[in-house]
Amino acid sequence: MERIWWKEAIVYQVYWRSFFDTNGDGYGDLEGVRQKLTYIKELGADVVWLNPFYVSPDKDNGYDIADYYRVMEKAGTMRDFERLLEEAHTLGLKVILDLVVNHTSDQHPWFLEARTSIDSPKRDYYIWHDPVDCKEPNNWRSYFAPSCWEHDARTNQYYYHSFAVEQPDLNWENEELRHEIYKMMRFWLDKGIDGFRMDVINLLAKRQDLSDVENPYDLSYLANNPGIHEYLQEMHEEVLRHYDCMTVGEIPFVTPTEGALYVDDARHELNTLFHFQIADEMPSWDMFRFKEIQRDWYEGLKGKGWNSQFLNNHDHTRQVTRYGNDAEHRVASAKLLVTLTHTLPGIPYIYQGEEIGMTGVTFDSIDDYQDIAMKNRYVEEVGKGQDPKVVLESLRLLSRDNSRTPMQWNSFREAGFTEAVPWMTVNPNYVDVNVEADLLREDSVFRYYQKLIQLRKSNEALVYGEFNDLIPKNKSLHAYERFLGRDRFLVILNHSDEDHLIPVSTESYSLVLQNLVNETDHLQPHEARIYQKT
Ligand code: TEU
Ligand code: CA
Repeated sequence: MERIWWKEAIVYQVYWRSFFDTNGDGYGDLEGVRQKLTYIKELGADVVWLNPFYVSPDKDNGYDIADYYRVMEKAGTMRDFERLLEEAHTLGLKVILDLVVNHTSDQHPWFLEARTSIDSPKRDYYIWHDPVDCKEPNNWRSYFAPSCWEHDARTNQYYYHSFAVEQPDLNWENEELRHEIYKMMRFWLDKGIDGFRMDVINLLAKRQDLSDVENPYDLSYLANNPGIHEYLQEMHEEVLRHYDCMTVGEIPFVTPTEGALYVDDARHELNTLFHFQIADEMPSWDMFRFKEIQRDWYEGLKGKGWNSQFLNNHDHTRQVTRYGNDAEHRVASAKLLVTLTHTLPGIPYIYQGEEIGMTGVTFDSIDDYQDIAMKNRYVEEVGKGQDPKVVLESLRLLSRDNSRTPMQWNSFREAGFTEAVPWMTVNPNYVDVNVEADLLREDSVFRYYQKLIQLRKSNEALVYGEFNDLIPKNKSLHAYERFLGRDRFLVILNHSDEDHLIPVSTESYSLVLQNLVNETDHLQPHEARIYQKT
């Protein structure tokens, strides 16, 4: 077995604008990340993933880039980034950046130039189409708008956008464009970064057949189109293989069989991926589906490629709210969920604040929300005549703002995130749920994360070991093994609000980690235990 650093890594995702504000403008910044690197190190993470901080009009919080080579003012300066990177490396932390190359901002100079005329030298960097019957070329939707086509009056053509109108898609068929992107990737890698999280990377190739789809709401037609693997292999050949870097592709709409095509070592594309079978198919916890997804991906990638484990991120409601119990069992439930993500096969990702059991939010008015996905959908549905209250209610649980509220550092004003008015309202529970409180308690969520991470780091079986689900049919409990050579771990979790008897024998095992104090063989609600074979 060959040991590889990124396979063993634990990634900590920093949504910097909500992390720590050091200059009093209400936004977190890169200097804030730098100041908190020792906190991330103390937790035990190895890699920091930073969401996009490049120059951007910020319609989609940095995912609409106007200059790939410069740092946006809210985030700070290039010097701030270089210091952050240098200090991270000194601490033994690696840093990966978000690579957003499916689209740019409509304010990117390429697009500004492209839209001036049909003959513009940059025209072909984007995707244009003539009107069909004076309308959009087809009925395709985009993620953030009712149509993926936007009419551009100057040239009477439509441009294609998988996300917001302000995020025109790049045309990857254009070779010059591709080489511009590779150059930009080398710029950051040469600066010393350790890899990329690649935004919706399987959307780069577009569907050639433009006929209408039966169900435009099932956006899978936007992804996995012919040509995608050639682009990724070229990117690997031109850029990635020349660096010791880690790549994780954000790959919606894939099954394990298709997923393997992206991460199979032999194909030289990506190292690992985020698939969205859990996030997209499980609005709330669904035990059978979850177990099935885990088994399928384990089988599908076995011996080929590497999976990733996450239950939340900056786009998906906090895990303890969405998949656990964020009320009376918040602490136990947060610990149970991390036990899952760190003991199942694949790289575990921690989304900032998860390590103290931060929860989602419920704001009363649409005006308190900032998420462009949610706001555009709200306008669309209300525009169709739906009751605004009902629409708000239906969008609230999955609003991306649930996980974007500021990091809760302490119980002072604005949770210690900023001395100004924060760009986004702080979750009112910061008085109880905050880093300072967690650091003081031995039985806190944070302390549990630390122990679990140390356990994983000192046992290769938890990284490289095989996986075996012992009770696939049980709807409240998980019990599975991870084993490598003579080392064997048994994970037992009660993912429910009720007591349950331990479902499997633990004879000849000893308990190595537990989230509650309990010596009986009745598992308490949200109890998590890890046993090791003696
Ligand atoms: O997200 C892509 C996206 O839409 C995910 O939110 C979604 O969860 C996934 O495709 C499964 O359905 C990325 C970024 O993470 C997001 O913040 C950006 O808004 C988006 O791309 C556009 O760049
Ligand atoms: Ca700031």
